[in-house]
Amino acid sequence: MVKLAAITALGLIGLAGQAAAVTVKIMPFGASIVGAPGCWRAILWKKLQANGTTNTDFVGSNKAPDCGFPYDGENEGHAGALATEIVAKNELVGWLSAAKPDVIVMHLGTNDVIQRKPKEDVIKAYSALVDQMRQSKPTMKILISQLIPIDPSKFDNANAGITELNKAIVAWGPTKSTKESPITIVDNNTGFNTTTDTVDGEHPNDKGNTKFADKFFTPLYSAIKSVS
Ligand SMILES: *[C@@H]1O[C@H](CO)[C@@H](O)[C@H](O)[C@H]1NC(C)=O
Ligand SMILES: *[C@@H]1O[C@H](CO)[C@@H](O)[C@H](O)[C@H]1NC(C)=O
Ligand SMILES: CC(=O)N[C@H]1CO[C@H](CO)[C@@H](O)[C@@H]1O
Repeated sequence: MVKLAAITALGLIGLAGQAAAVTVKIMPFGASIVGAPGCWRAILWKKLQANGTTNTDFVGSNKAPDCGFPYDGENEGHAGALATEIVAKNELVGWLSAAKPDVIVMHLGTNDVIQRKPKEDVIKAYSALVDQMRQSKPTMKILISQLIPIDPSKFDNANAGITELNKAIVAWGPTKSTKESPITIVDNNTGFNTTTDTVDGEHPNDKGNTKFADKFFTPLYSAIKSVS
């Protein structure tokens, strides 16, 4: 088996003129915007294929929801999840040890904001989650999305809390980032319109999903290259 794999790898080197890349495990992590159905992940996967970046394995305990075409869609996007609760229940540790990701793609905290958790508590939870990611893999590459906006009329003006938390995330990210395990903050807020880009004032529609995938693509591409 090992010999055959080596021959196959050599064959690929000959064909492509470069070494076959290692498979990079990517864990999408968050709440319903990530997992139910979170079809921005399907679009992102398709963009990676079109780019020739195929050495990926999306991982997590949730199976791929239907997004109209086959894609690699395992994820840890849990509907209704709060960052503060995931930490309180110590849920991430088990998900990490089962899936062993190399890269985390996270959008988490909308439900904390809707339930008016103080932003300081959410940032504290973010730090705890990052510590757990690094216990799982010291060189974990971490992409964290600023939260997409929510329609103020549908969420009792909780949108102001999203803006406040996004500011706190942007300030916190560089303080927690390390050379070995960089945190990249991805801006998924600017240019996102809750009227035209969501189905219900919160969850992205096709247009919103495309914007989401576009914002994540280049940072994810760089993270994959830095692992492989
Ligand atoms: C893949 O995407 C990266 C990042 O945007 C880009 O630099 C590269 O040229 C793309 N490669 C192909 C084959 O499209
Ligand atoms: C969002 O789109 C609606 C409908 O096109 C528009 O009326 C509104 O001004 C936009 N909001 C923002 C913040 O751009
Ligand atoms: C509303 C909001 O949070 N906007 C932010 C979007 O991202 C840019 C770049 O990180 C920030 O400068 C904005 O404040």
